[in-house]
Amino acid sequence: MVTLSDELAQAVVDLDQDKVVELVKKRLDSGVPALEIVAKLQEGMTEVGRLFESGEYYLSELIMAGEIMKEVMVDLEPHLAGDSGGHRGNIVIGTVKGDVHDLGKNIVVMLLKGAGFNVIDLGVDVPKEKFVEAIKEYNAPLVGMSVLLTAALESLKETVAAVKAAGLGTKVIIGGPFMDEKVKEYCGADFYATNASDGVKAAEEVFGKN
Ligand code: B12
Repeated sequence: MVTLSDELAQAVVDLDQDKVVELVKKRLDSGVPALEIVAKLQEGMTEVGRLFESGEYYLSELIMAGEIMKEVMVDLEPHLAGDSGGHRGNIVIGTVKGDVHDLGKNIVVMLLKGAGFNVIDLGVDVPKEKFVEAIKEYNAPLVGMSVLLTAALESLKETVAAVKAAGLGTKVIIGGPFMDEKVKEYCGADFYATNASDGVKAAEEVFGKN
């Protein structure tokens, strides 16, 4: 197991829930920006994933890491979400069919809300038809799709295609740890993001700054 340079990221890898909670509270109290804390949590989660992949951690450890994230998100949420009224327009978001990871998506939702957008969160394992329906219902100029499993790449591609085929002019941002320019091109999306703040940047490009 590697030792991470950051104490918080390391506590995530060690699955030391009490320490993670304590360090997050301490950092928030001392004025560390919430997104900086999220980046350290993400670093720890990436290492947990790597350990799972190499067989050192099992599914139970993956689940435990997810639970720890959920617990600390309660403390982080008020700092990410701000007090927005959702006045800047509608954004539909969801994790595509076949994939149930949602911790990262939920952070994006909080951040978009904090930036003043009205976010319609469809949840996880969302069929392409549901994305299209929601975009129509809310007349959303932007849709965000989250994917963590490479096995769900085809599902992502099909979902982007369904949105584009609806001919509503909706821009699509795809997000997740393995997103890059190539995946974006392959899926026919307009933007990609490997972190939540790039999602907000894309939204500002679509809706204009304020
Ligand atoms: C926690 C976790 C789980 C939890 C999920 C809990 C939950 N409620 O989400 C549980 C235990 C349920 C789980 C299940 C599985 N998992 Co899992 N999981 C992880 C782990 C360790 C962390 C993910 C996480 O929460 N990260 C922290 C958040 C903050 O980061 P993030 O998700 O990347 O999100 C950020 C960005 O990506 C971006 N972002 C994400 N979405 C979006 C969307 C938009 C619009 C935008 C703008 C940005 C954006 O912004 C976020 C914030 O900065 C990852 C490891 C990893 N490297 O990611 C594996 C990982 C994703 N899982 C993996 C696997 C294999 C599985 C399982 C198949 C295991 C199994 N055998 O059952 C199942 C799949 C179930 C399914 N059908 O989806 C693999 C996927 C491998 C691959 N290449 O496909 C990974 C990479 C682990 C590994 N290295 O092997 N998992």
